[in-house]
Amino acid sequence: IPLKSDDAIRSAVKSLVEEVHVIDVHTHLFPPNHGKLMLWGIDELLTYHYLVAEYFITAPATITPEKFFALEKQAQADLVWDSLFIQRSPISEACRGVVTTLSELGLGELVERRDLNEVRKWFAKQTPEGYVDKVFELAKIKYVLTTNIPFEKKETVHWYPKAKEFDTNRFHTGLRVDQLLTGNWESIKEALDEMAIEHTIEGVKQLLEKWITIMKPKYFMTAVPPTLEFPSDEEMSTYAPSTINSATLLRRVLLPLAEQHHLPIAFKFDSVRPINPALREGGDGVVTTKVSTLQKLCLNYPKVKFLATFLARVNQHELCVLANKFGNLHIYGCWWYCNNPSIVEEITRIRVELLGTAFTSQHSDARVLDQLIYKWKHSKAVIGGVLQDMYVKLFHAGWSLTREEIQRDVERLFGGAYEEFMQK
Ligand code: RAT
Ligand code: ZN
Repeated sequence: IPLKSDDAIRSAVKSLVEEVHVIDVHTHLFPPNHGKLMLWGIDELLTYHYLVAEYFITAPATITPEKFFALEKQAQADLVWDSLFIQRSPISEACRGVVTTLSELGLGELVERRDLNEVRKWFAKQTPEGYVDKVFELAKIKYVLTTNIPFEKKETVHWYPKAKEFDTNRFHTGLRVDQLLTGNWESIKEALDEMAIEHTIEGVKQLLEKWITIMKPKYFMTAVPPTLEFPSDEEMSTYAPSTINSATLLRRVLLPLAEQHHLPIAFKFDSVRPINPALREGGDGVVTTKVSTLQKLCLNYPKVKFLATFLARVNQHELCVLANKFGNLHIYGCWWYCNNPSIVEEITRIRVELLGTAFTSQHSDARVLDQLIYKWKHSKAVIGGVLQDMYVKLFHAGWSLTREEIQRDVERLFGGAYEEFMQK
């Protein structure tokens, strides 16, 4: 039955978006059996690097980053709580996220009393396994993609020589290979030595093939350093094995492997790391890079599928135009400094206007399990609002709409379009 009025359409879109179970195409989460790598709970929430960076804008000069990071996690969390939640109102997106998360967990009364210690006591009663169930249910998650780095010893011990069971229903792996594009030859060498593989381009390929077999990733993922230039054929023909650099690792290792193993490459453009190293994970910045790097890749590698997200606001329009031209390109999410309501709204509008439903509207980038709750709640509120406007306009243009048709589209935008792209 077609929906008969603006109000009926708005309320259908609102509830369908709220209820949809999402595929979260990029997170930094780990399942419980990966031990300390699984981050969850109030102290991890409060020491999220977005909040730590915000804390340092307000911190007294006596608390340097060195001093801060030398403290126990709980003491770090106390400082952030006091500065950003007690001495001022937590109105930034990252702060409000903590509030939303606690409220959704049913801890509103403790938040009302600003009782951090009671909040801690509540978390102390949870188990990692039970808490994963709870969060996935509350946040309405089908499954998440994880970030798995074959060059990080603290991660690889869970996979090699003996792999732990991975909860593949809820956690899908992504092989993260930034070290190739940053030309971090030191850590590549260590990983090669660990598996007794020779230090050559062929060796790096072999190494990654081993990790593909071990981790069974759904895609490769890497941030693209702003300095990376797409190498010309001429540069490639004069390449000498003694000068292994990021451009050759891209052309000789990553792109061929992606094609051979039918693994898409998920790129992240426009981050610059770090602009303030003392802040550690929170020290990276944003820079505007050339969208044409991605255009050249899409054009020259038609058999490779690319997922892409850009950090610079000004690149979003050009990216949409690109995605409108290449079937081997799929846009995902509003990344990091773009994951703020004002920018999510603007980006989503332009994406729908240019691409319809052929993109993935959001990913959480959660590092702490609990963040799935607020990141999805906040994003859904904004994206849902944009979609309401779009459907009402379509209705006014003379198109009748049923709830089922809208549901089909909403499912695409929150994971279905990603799966369709992956199956292409
Ligand atoms: O948003 C973040 O947490 C960043 O620190 C980055 O991890 C970014 O998302 C990335 O995956 O490179
Ligand atoms: Zn990330």
